[in-house]
Amino acid sequence: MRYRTPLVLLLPLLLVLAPIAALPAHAANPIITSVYTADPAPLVVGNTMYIYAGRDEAPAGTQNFVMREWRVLSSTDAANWTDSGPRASIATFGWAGADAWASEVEPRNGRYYWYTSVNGNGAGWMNIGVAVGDSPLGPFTDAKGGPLISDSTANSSGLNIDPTVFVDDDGQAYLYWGGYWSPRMVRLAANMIDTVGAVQTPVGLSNYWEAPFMFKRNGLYYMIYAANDTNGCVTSSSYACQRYATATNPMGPWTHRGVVLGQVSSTTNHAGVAQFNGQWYMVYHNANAPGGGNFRRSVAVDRMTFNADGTIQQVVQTSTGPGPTVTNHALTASRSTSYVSAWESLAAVNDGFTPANSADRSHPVYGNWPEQGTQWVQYDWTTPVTLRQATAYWFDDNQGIDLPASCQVQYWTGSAWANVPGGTACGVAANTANTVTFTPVSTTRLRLSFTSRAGFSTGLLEFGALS
Ligand code: FUB
Repeated sequence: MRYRTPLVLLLPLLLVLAPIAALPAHAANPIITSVYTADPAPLVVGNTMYIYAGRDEAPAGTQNFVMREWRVLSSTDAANWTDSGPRASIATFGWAGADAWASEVEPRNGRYYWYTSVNGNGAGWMNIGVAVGDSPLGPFTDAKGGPLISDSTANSSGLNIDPTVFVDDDGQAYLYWGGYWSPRMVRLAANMIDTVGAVQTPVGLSNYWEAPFMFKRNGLYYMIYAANDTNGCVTSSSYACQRYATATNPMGPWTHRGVVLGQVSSTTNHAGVAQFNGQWYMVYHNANAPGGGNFRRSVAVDRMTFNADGTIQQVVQTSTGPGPTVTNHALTASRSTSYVSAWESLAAVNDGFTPANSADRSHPVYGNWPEQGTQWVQYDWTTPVTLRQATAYWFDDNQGIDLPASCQVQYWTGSAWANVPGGTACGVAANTANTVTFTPVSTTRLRLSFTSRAGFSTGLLEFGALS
């Protein structure tokens, strides 16, 4: 995985970065096979995970990187991914000429700062540049007009690549970067485009080679990074694994904790970590796509698991991917109803309780006695959620409340209520979460409408709204 110094500086590409029609979603690993993608860095914004990745354009047989643009991939379930195309390129930086290597996006104050490894036109080789945009998909423009870090930066790395930027809870931002076994760190100013203080050499990142990625969990700082030692990491130092270290201070010192991702099928190993829909994920690249190789890499996603003591289990690399996350958006919805009995509780329907059976009174319940006929329970969200399923666990007190005669799940189109498209039958069975599966909708409101049996009112233990 030794890098060759480029002999020619490529002409800037005049890429059109206006919104591009998203390509069809693709499931399983690698997550995109229409183009080769590498050096993934995840970012979660709202209900979407974005992955910022370079594009490997090396023709088959070429033994060097050919990389000219950075793309954005996105998903709302970590299983089905959309390629939104190139959103920055070498041409974004007027002072750059080649090598769109690893990058990462960090948000701050509603803006998105895209830190990139890129070859400048001037003296030296790789630099860290920074572009900025007002949305995760840009458009992005050069934020600084020159490198943030270059070979002329005092105490810079042996190879100024692979930026990872982390903004702590107190607002202080940190930049880590570096290849060729020489990690570096520096504080960033609040404007995110200037450094503050001297560049430092972090302590404790054992066997560091390149590709750092920093995140925080439960007050502990984590750094994952590529290492290429044969002491439990890789079978040959041409390859790399991902080791990780933790620290109680964002500047370190770091304590090495072990290998979190083993050797992959490409020589380089570059990864990032994100928490999304309650799960932790590692995004990384490998050479597993058809026609893939060391310079034709592809991004993959798998689950990552923490132990109770904060250590991380080694990620299992799969070809199937993590499978879709299922989020019960009911838990974050505000609720309303056509009627609730004064002694019952509408809050019962989205408290996340798992009933033992339809007569389970061990928890609050919703009931609308003495109302009969068609009634409803509704969820509202302040921002749209993507829903694919709804569940109804009916309450039956064997007195005035019985299972309903029928039900219907409806969503708000933005101007009217409509039955969920392609929905399966709305079930009225006892002692189960009746599931309605439908064509996904993005909406701010979901309603469960139900009609009582003659002479009875209706009750509900849980109403789920699932992604
Ligand atoms: O993609 C070019 C370089 O390969 C990256 O900057 C490194 O992290 C390695 O993945």
